[in-house]
Amino acid sequence: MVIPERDRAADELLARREPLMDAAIDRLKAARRAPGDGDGREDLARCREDVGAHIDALSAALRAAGAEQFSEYCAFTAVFIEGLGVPRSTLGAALDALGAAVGEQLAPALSAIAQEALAAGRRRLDASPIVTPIALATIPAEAPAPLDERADAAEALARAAPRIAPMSVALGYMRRPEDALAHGARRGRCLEDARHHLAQLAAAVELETPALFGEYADWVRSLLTSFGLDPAALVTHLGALGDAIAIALPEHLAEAPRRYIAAAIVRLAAGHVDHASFVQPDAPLGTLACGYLDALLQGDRGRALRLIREAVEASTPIKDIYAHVFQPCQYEIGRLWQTHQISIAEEHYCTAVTQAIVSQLYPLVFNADRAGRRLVATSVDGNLHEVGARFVADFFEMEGWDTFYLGASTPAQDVIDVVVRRQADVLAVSAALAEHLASVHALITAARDDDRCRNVVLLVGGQPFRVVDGLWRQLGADGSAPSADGAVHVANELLAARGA
Ligand code: B12
Repeated sequence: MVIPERDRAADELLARREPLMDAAIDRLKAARRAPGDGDGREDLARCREDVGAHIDALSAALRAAGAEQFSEYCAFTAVFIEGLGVPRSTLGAALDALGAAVGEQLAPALSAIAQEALAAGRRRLDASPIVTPIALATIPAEAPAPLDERADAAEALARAAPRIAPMSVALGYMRRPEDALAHGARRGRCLEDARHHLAQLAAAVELETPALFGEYADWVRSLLTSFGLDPAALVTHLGALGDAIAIALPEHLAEAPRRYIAAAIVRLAAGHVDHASFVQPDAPLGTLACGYLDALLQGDRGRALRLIREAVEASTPIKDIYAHVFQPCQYEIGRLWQTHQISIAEEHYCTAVTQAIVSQLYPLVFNADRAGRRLVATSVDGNLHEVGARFVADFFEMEGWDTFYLGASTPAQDVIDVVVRRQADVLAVSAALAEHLASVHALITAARDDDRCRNVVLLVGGQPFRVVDGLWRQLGADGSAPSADGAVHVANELLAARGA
């Protein structure tokens, strides 16, 4: 078998990695472009590592798209180091030194191949603008204003996010240059993802709950896997995020977020857990749930409605239909979306059908003897998921409470106004993502600060509270429950304990 010349050059570069690094560093030192020995020993070691990274990238590029890929690598590296205040001419000098070392150590034919890619990278550094419009978006924003001494890690992360996110993307691409090329126009998405990771991380740090970020990392991995992407890329990008945080924040503020990231990476290394379907035939009402889900997925809302009507006519308790049919089917719809088996449009369809069918049951929901209690249920500001809060309200309604269900994303002050006007005994606040927790905290704090709400029982619930034990306490709530049924129990217990 004949090994293509480019692959041979790539092999040779890796085989001679150490001597090439030494020779390049000697040249940089002679040209006074490397940190000196003595005090600069650590810097020198880092500079040597950088040259090693250039060699790896050059070798990977020769195996893949060649000069074009290497020039992309150079563009990203330049963007990254310029974000740190290091001029791109420093990279140019390193490439020159590497080129000279390659000329000395590789056979002429192989050296010529490597030199061609190095020259393309060098030319890219002289180009203006250096990067394509999408990559331009990764140029770090201006450094944020200096932090107050009392600022905590979560605030620092949120403030520095516009700078950390692009740095982490550039660094991630430097470490996986093959992704930078393969992603093409999707690079903008990668930047969005980095912003999302940071928002989740800030929420977890704020609540001192590493598990929140770990759960999120698991979720991202499963999403990436379902798109056929390499989960190892997530580990690289999270590592890059940690390193960018170390660069952008003072050590005492970087410590906690970096620790959370490290824990999430360990968790990812423990392997991928495939979540089984939320709808199982042997679960309570399992046959009905399977049929109902099938009708939704087939786009047959007539059949879905018929199945529920028949169940009601057969005296199936409404609460059981909510708990064992609608809720698991909604969770399963979420799992199917997450694993790329159904589209956003299909999820919207299924949710809309279930919402419509739930409304058909309302003559039975609004049927209980009045209990003389009042509930306000809301999805917190920013939360577009309304079904959870709606189910909670419906369960209280079925217990005879007067309920005021406010739907999706309601601003804190408006919620408080309703609580006061309706003289609510209980406020039920629903969140679906870790990102909503800051709004939950703000709403709870505003209610606590408002004397008119002093007797109101404050309950929180939804997905993050289902996965992290005791999270409700950290947010200052009075209680939580994993389900609508549980919410009614907790509310009654808390009111009884108050003698109300
Ligand atoms: C439908 C849906 C949407 C719809 C919502 C439409 C609507 N009209 O409500 C739309 C399209 C808007 C949506 C958007 C998004 N979604 Co969505 N969505 C879902 C889905 C499939 C179903 C939600 C639902 O109806 N659940 C059924 C109800 C009954 O369950 P529940 O909310 O858990 O409520 C029960 C309990 O938690 C509890 N409870 C709830 N609230 C309260 C309150 C109190 C006080 C108490 C005591 C108890 C309690 O009782 C309820 C009844 O038993 C879920 C999947 C899932 N696992 O929930 C994903 C899901 C929540 N969404 C998800 C995501 C990622 C998103 C988006 C970020 C997607 C995106 N990239 O845009 C956005 C975020 C939007 C936002 N800003 O909020 C992820 C969250 C993953 C994570 N771990 O962070 C999920 C889990 C899907 C998944 N498997 O990946 N989504």
